[in-house]
Amino acid sequence: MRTFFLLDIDCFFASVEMALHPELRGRPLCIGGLRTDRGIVSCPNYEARKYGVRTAMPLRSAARILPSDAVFLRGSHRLYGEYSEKVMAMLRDFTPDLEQVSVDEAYMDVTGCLHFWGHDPLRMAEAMKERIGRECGLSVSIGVASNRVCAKVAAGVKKPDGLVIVRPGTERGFLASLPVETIPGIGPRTLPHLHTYGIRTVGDAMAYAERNACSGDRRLPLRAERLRTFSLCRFIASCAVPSDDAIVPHGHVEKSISRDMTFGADTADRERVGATLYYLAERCCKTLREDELTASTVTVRVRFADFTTVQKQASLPFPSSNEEDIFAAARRLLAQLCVPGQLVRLVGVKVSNLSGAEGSQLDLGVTAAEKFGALHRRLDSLQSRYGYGSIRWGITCGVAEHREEGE
Ligand code: DCP
Ligand code: MG
Repeated sequence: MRTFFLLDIDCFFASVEMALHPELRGRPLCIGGLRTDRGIVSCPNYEARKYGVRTAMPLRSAARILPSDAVFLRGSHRLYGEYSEKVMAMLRDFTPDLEQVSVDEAYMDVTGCLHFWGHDPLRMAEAMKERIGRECGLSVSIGVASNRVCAKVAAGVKKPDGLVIVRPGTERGFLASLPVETIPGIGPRTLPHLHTYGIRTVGDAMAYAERNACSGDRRLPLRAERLRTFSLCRFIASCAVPSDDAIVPHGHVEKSISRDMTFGADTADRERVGATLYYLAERCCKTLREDELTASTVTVRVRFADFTTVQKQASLPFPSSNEEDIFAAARRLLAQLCVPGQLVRLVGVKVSNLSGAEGSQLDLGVTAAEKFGALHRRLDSLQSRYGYGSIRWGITCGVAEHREEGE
């Protein structure tokens, strides 16, 4: 059985500032802007959270509810990036099997390294916390479990400075009493549906999956609504099962740009899925152009109504930041991933294997690709100024909702 750690730095941006300026400790602190700036709080420290300040709250609202000795800082992303790299490098000293999932969060598969710690995950986790505290001045929370979801949930239950170990065999008991939305992937669109079936806790979902397991197999056809509930509950129940999925370590964080969209209702309409794919490719390309990058690899991800998720990637014949090229590859991948009639819940596009735009343009000379590039940049600037809907390609006109869940 594998052992996974999920490590998350506590109130990351604020912690870096407190590590560098110890006089800030013990006072409410908000990173994101000054108290009269427009804009939002990107990170409140735990003292500010006690007053009800949350991430993404307008700065001015935070200023209203905090006492006058609260501190507001604009912050420095460059500095936080450096701290992030430092912490990740330290963690790689503990295990090479690390997958960084955000600026302050990483999964680790420590199965192969536990013998250095007398097979005791507690000792290993305490050593990690101690080293990050001593060398960076940051406090972190760690969850330990036999699968990623339990490790992630465990890391969140005793923040800050938490260390929660879910021993093998206790996963079910650990998750059962928690609200069902604790499970990553169960969000505001799915929750009301589960609530109408009386499913509020993870335990309720597990019981529903078990009660309906037999009817799911035999009493066909199940009504679509019940089938959806059953699929969701089966997915939630699977989060208590130990996982054998190894973490594939990267030498560095893979640089990529991705955009996902979840449909308001699951759809089998291939044109709609295709149009959404174009829209997402367009959004990725806009970011590529802004950052003066090109991509050589395109990945398409599809999640079906029953939550199974598939993805496939392809290499482009030459690096590009034009949606014609990215979409052409994405459309071929979509055709390979989806069978007509299958109900799709989410579709996503990722571009990776990025490089600077200059090199590829030299190779291409003044070609159709370059002319398209100029056209796209004009469209980007019009859309930035007047809104996406002011001028758009015909194919995306049917994409009514622009609710991306980008990374
Ligand atoms: N962040 C941001 N905007 C958001 C969410 C997060 O700029 N909407 C930044 C600020 C956070 C950092 O990312 O410090 C890490 O995000 P987390 O979700 O891990 O939040 P924190 O580390 O701030 O708090 P916690 O102690 O809950 O992990
Ligand atoms: Mg954090």
